[in-house]
Amino acid sequence: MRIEAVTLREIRMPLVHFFETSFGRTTERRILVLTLHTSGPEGWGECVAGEDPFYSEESIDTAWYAIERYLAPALLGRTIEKAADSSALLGKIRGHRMAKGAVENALWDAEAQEKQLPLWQLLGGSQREIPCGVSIGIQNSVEQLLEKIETEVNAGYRRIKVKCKPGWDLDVFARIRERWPDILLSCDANSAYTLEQVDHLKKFDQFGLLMIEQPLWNDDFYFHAQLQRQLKTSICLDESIHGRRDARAAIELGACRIVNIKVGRVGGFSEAVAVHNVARQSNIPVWCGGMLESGLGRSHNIALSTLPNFTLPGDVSASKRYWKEDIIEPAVEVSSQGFISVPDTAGRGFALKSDLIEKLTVRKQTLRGGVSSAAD
Ligand code: OSB
Ligand code: MG
Repeated sequence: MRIEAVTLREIRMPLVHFFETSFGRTTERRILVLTLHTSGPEGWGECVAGEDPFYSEESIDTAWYAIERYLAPALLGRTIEKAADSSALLGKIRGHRMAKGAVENALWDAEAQEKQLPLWQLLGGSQREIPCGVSIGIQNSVEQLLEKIETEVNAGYRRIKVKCKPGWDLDVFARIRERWPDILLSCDANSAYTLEQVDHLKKFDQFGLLMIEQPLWNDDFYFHAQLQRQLKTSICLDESIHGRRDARAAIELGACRIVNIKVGRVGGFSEAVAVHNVARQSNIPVWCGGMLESGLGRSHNIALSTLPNFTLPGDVSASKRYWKEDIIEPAVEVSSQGFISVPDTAGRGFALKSDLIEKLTVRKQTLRGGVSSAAD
């Protein structure tokens, strides 16, 4: 495949319901969508960077810059046999993993179409059904949270994860457990605590949580290992894991017993598969995290989740939980048993609605062999 051009777009999509974490509230997504024009099929990738550098250092604006200035020029005009070979070309650029992920995943997307294989098969997946959970943000009141949980439990989701932070934790878990003593329940702190709060965090143990996700600093393994030794509840790392070496270090230090894999956070499918393999060798289960993706990123998450060590329900859920109208056809749907059926058609298995994408686009730029042209 020769890489002829790269088109960047910013699309705006209002969320059906705001999403609040310990670092802030999102009501509308600004999503960077990338199209790779090749001598063969067109590949598409979604950049999962947020609107602001709060979850990680990256934002949609830093990703745009990294792709325009460095990542696209590293590929334009070149011939690439396999998406997996791209890391050699992109590796010189440090960090900017979510930007790299958008580019690399578009290559995988194109390669799967070129080879007439489902993307999940190209990635080495085998599961034909993905167990689904939901991530529920901090609400205006506990009553509202309980209502949301009820909706999702009734819809069949197999695991409920609630966001937490100091002041929105023990009392909230108690109310949930009072009503649903037996559901698979976990929490995600997005780094809202410090090790000084260890006595408080130990109280989480009484609620029988499947895991507590990223309780401490976003860049830490060492103090998470100290905390894990003092907790019964398993720690799951999200923000701290940027690649296979991080996964090994965290596992060998005992910093977590579960790993959340987000393909953008680790820089693309190649690294995501490598993290999966490291965890699998150590019998550490993984699950696929979410970043409020449009259907494009969601379809890529589904493909990744077919790998054999994705044994816990992930945060990949139905399109309608996020969007009035998703940009893919069909929308992602979840069965009443809480599973997504993996499509067996070539490529990502979900077509893009180009007219809708065009309508949602607020900014567009095409990069060709070092020359860029702004349009629309
Ligand atoms: O920590 O998993 C997280 C959303 C944005 C940033 C970070 C996280 C999340 C989620 C949402 O939990 C998962 C989803 O896409 O539903
Ligand atoms: Mg998380």
